[in-house]
Amino acid sequence: MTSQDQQNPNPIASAELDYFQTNPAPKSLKQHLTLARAFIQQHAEEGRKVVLVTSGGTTVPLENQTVRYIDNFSAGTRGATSAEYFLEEGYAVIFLHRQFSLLPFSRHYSHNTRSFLDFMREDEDGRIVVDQEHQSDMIDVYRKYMAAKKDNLLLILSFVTITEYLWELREVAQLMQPLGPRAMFYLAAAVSDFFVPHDRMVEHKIQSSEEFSQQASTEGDEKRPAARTEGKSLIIDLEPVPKFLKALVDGWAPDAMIVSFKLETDPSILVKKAKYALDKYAHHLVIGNLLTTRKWEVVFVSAEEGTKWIRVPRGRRAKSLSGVESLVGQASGQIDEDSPSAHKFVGEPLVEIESLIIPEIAAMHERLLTAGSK
Ligand code: 9Z3
Repeated sequence: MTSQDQQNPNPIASAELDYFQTNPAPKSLKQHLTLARAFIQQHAEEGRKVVLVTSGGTTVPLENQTVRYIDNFSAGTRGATSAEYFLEEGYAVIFLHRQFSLLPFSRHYSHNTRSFLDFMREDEDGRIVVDQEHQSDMIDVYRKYMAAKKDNLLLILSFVTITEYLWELREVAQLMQPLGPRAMFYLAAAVSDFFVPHDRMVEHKIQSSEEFSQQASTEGDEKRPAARTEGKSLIIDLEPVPKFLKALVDGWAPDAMIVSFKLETDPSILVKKAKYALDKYAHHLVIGNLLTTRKWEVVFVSAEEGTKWIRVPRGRRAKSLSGVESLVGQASGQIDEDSPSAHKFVGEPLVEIESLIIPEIAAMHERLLTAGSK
């Protein structure tokens, strides 16, 4: 328990305390924190801004020796793409991602229907080389990747479960405190709202056959395994994940700029929910997005600027190989309308929307830093 845990009498703090006392830390946490500490110290000394980008989905394991778990759709495209644009803006990036989800740079050649081997060919001397067609795209990605590596600008950490995610977020956030307002949190991971608490998780694989299934306890509901078979049905009681987004502002990273994402599927509630999240969590910026249109448009909701839509320009792609393409179409990235777009979006967008999102956020961060130093 940290001294900060002991001091906080408010309900959020006690939910936090309870959560971290009853849901054990991931085994890799210590090693991740050693890496993060050195990374943060280097960039603090070099006067660089540091952003923690979270990315990908969090799992909810049903068994301690996990065979089954609940997951969500996120591939980590938003986070991995954003990390590249933060590097372009001069940030050092801690990329806290779901294991095996998309990574900055390699994302251009992974998780695709085409294998990275399709970008290669064998030359006359029997050596593997990049196919002529892909040379210029790949050299561009390769140079950026190597530049980030050379200056140690990208630290990659991973999580799998919701509990691992929350432990990593809390501990890395606390390590980032010395950066003060030069730290940023960009919370793009798709975080589960519900979970199975450690003390209600069964040890072994849930049995489908009644003969082998664990007996439901005769004690109160709260003592029963959260996931169990009853008759032929699998019953899963999930509990709410305590709301940590406020704790991030109040306790873990009080001076940092915080950008969180709000995901909805119903266009009619998106802006309302994003505004609600802004009021409730007091983040600097909440970015609303809809599942189906998230690559084409997002809405910024902030105390500073109210509501503002960011949209990719409409037009057609010049080519579509690795995600790095030249453009044909109009150049403007923003339209000032106040509701989700009614357009039908097909195929892939003309530009990566993160190329519009990140410079806006970096500018907002600069304004906050300037205002804070007055
Ligand atoms: C997002 O809304 C991200 O933009 C997406 C990106 C997960 C939609 P992909 O990984 O998708 O590119 O496929 N992330 C935040 C979702 C979330 O869990 N938000 C919480 C909430 O809505 C607040 S942190 O309650």
